Amino acid sequence: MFKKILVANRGEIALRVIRACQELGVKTVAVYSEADASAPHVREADEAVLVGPPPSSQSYLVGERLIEVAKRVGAEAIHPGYGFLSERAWFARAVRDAGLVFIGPPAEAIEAMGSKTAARQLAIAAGVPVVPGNTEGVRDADEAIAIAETYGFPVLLKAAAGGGGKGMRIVRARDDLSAALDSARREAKNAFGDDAVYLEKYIEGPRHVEIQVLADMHGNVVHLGERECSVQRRHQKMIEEAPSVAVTPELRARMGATAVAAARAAGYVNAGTCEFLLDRDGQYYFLEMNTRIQVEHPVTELVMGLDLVQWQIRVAAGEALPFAQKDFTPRGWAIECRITSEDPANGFLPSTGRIEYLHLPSGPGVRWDGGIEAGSDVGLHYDPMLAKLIVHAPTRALAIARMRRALLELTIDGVETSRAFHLRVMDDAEFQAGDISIQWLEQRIERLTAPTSEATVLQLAAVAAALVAHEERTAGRASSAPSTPGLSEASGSTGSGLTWAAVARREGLRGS
Ligand code: MV4
Repeated sequence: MFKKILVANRGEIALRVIRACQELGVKTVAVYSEADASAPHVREADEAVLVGPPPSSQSYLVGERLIEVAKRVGAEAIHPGYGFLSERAWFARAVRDAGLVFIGPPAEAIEAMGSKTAARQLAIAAGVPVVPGNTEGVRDADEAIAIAETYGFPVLLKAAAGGGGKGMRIVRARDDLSAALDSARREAKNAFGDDAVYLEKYIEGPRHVEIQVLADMHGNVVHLGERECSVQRRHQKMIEEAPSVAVTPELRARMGATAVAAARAAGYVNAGTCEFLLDRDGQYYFLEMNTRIQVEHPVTELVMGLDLVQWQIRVAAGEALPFAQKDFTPRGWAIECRITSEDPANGFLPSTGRIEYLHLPSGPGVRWDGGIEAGSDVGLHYDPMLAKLIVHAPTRALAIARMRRALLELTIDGVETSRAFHLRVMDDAEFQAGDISIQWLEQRIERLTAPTSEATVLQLAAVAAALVAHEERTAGRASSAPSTPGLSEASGSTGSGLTWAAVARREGLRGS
């Protein structure tokens, strides 16, 4: 096992990796920008090195500097987390060339999956089902029309170098194809420096289901079942769960075998994820492979009972996976809500400021993977995801109830967050029925983000008035007995049999 690892990331994932290392008995070195000098990941690591000013282009993304630091402090390996340098093949190669271990797949596997057309060709060669479409960039509008007519409209134009929805255009009619091709090319050129665009049949209203895989250097590859990631907005996932209501044990086995075949074809080692579209008829199609640990990995950890980040480190150190595919059956249900510094009532506008007060949920089946604490400053230099709240319970209904309870326990003061939005989703009948697709959230966004109702505001005012009354009655009597009369208004009964705390809880008012 390694003695020391450099953690090339920040926030919750840096802490997640540090925690894994602590349990493995591995020393950690944090890197940080000037904006993160007092961040929790810096304090929790055994050593920390300043690597540059706040912009990530001058700090967390300067690969050569991070490699230099790793060598200087005597780290043997680098964990890239997600985002930043995690899927840059050149970085994985530079780490290896420096005589260090990149805790992730080989540079060649990152490259093979980096180009969407190359990944499609690799998948097809491995017998993996992909959406009907072509596998090379189209030359011109005439060729695109000819191809589209063989599959039928609607079709989807996609950037060959793409990912994340950039350069994508839905085309519903032949006459719209030429203009859509031009604008997709322009967007692809801007985003990726490559204007190659190809074409697929457009799948309407599918789910986004992904399969976690784990591979070692000795030829063992297992899958760890699926995550349901359909609740997303503008290609940003908001809520993930494991398993998926749409996946039977039989479908899980088939999709899992498909993901393992794709991983083998790419010469994959370490943790990776195959993304699929699952349509309403139960057909699934490989989209792409993410060659990193993902944000939503904890839901898989909870239902499968293993530590994925520890296994990333162990297989990178050369250990063989000690389990077989039959060892993995999902147990219970896990849900993750991404807690972001965005204001749902304001179009998810990023919110900045200092975390003035933080109360974390706890109790049975609750996990908090966070990167913030009271006093943390939330700026605009980095991703708005502050933390992930993850719950595990025996059934989906119990997991939803548990998430609701945990969200009500959570208080974050100082910045706007996505907390109230998540509460609305947990209370939504369609979500509770599992009746969701990749379009669900955007189609329901009004209902899920509408401002608080007037009735609720009045109840909030009533709670506030009771608290003020309590403070006035107890002013100057701080040392008096707890049976002070004012308490009956503030924390006692409302007169309708409910405590004020219960009213506030029912209305989702804590921390508002
Ligand atoms: C699709 C699709 C429908 N049909 N391909 C979005 C980003 C990239 N990873 C692939 N994406 C999609 N490809 C066909 N042929 C719908 C999407 C898509 C999507 C996929 C996964 C998660 C969220 C999504 C949101 C919008 C569109």
